[in-house]
Parts: sequence; structure tokens; C-alpha cells
Amino acid sequence: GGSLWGYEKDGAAKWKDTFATCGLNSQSPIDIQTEGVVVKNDLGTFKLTGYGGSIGMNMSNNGHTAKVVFNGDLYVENGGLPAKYKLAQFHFHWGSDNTKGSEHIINGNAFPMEVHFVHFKDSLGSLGAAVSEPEGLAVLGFFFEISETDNKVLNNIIDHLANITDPSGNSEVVLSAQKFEDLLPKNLDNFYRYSGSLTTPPCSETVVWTVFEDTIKISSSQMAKFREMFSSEVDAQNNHVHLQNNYRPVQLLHSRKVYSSHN
Ligand code: SG5
Ligand code: ZN
Repeated sequence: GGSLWGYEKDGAAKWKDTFATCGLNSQSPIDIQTEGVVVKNDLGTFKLTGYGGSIGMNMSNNGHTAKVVFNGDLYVENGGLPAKYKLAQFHFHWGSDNTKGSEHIINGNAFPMEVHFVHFKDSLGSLGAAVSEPEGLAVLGFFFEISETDNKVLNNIIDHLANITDPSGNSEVVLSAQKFEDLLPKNLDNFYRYSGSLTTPPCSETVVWTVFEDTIKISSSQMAKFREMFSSEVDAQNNHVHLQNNYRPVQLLHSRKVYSSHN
């Protein structure tokens, strides 16, 4: 395609040619091998602020994902995080079928989708300033698991995906206000923690990653609606391809450790 970077065949393997950081040794995502995690019982529980309030949202398609921006001040702290972090945006990574799509995988197993709540260190003032600072970002990652019935709290987002199929970024839609805590799984106490990177260029190694065990439920037909969006990448006929498989393959752990909040 004509875009600066993409997920087309072997696309992610070439990111490091343009963005050298993408070839370093603390990259994300990773395969979390549960046999090898280090239990750290003292990480504590997260404190979420603002996630219980009703939050207005706008959603757009930037050619790489469905991106949601919102009005309000939401924060996460504790849970072993080194500081208080402010929510900047959330976005999704998904596959072309239910066997793949998540960025992180557990013991080699992928999930059909993963959502990332991207936070920046509040003391740094902005996402842009935080990207290049050590531990400047805290991303909370949640896996989706297929359920027989629709997860109704997702319909506010899913029903509007059809209005942002165009990847130019121009098609922004206004969503109904919603409590973000309703989107999250109930149990936030069991999670994995490691030091990693943005999973897209510039692959900055400034992310404190949290990947939760409890999953968000989604039906197969709801999942299918994400796959109808269009990518900024084009095929040989110059047609936009469906936005699917917008996940980066797992990266080597190298000398890093993955911590678990519980036994
Ligand atoms: C997505 O993932 C996000 C990026 C995000 C990367 O591609 O895309 C969107 O949400 C649409 C713009 O978000 C932005 O570019 C917003 C500024 O990159 C960042 O959040 C940079 C700070 C990588 O994020 S991830 O590691 O959580 N997957
Ligand atoms: Zn992401």
C-alpha cells in the first residue's frame, strides 16, 4: 500500500527498516508464557478514576484501527504502576477470523480481538510528551472472548462501525455517552505486567504494559462487524482492503521478565 507502514504480508517485519526502534530488544506484543512468569503479590489493585462517569465519545477510522476519543478526565494508578496515568484514547486490534487478532497471546494462543486503553503519565502533561519518556505510557490491554449472545454494552461502538468504514479519518461519528467501566471485565485483579513498547511505529520502548486475564465477551456476529471496516492499504487494483489482522506478531522477550499479580 501507499501508507508509511502497514500490516500487509510481512509488513511488520519491515518496520525496523524505517523505524530503528522497532528492532530493539524490549518490543511488544509478546507471548505470555504462564509457566515462566514471576509472581509479584504486592502489585495491589488498580484505582480507576472517571471510568464510572458517563463519557461522550467520538469514533473514527484512521486506516489502521477504530479509534475512540472522548470528553472527560479518566485516570489509572496503583496496580504496581509507577505513577498516575491519564487516558488518551482506546483502540482495537483484530483478525480476519476468530482464531487470531489479539496482539498479546497467552501460551501461544491468540484471542479474536484486543483493546488497548492508552494512558500517559499525568505529570508529563500530554501523550506527545510522554511517548519518548521512560515509563511515559501505561497501556491496559484486554482480550475478547467469543460468547453465544451479543454483549449489549458494545453495541454503542459496534453499531457505529458501519459509519466509519472509510479509512481517510474524515468519517467521525458521535457515540452515545457511556460508562467506560461497563466496557471492562469485572475482575481487574489478575493481570500480567512487563516493560515493552508501542506495537506500531515508532515502537517507542516507553510502555508499562498491563494485560488482564479476565476477558470482554463478544459474539461472532459482533466481531464480524469490525472486519467490515476498510484499511488505508490498497490491493493490486488500488481498492482499499478490509481492515483485518491489524495486529503485530509477537516479539522476543529477550532479558525481560513478565510479572503476574497472583499465583
Ligand atoms: C494504534 O496503536 C493507535 C495509535 C497508537 C498505536 O495504531 O491508533 C489510533 O488509535 C488511531 C490514531 O494511537 C495514535 O496514534 C494516537 C495518537 O499509538 C499511540 O498511542 C502513540 C502514543 C500504538 O499503541 S499500542 O501500543 O497501544 N498498540
Ligand atoms: Zn494497540
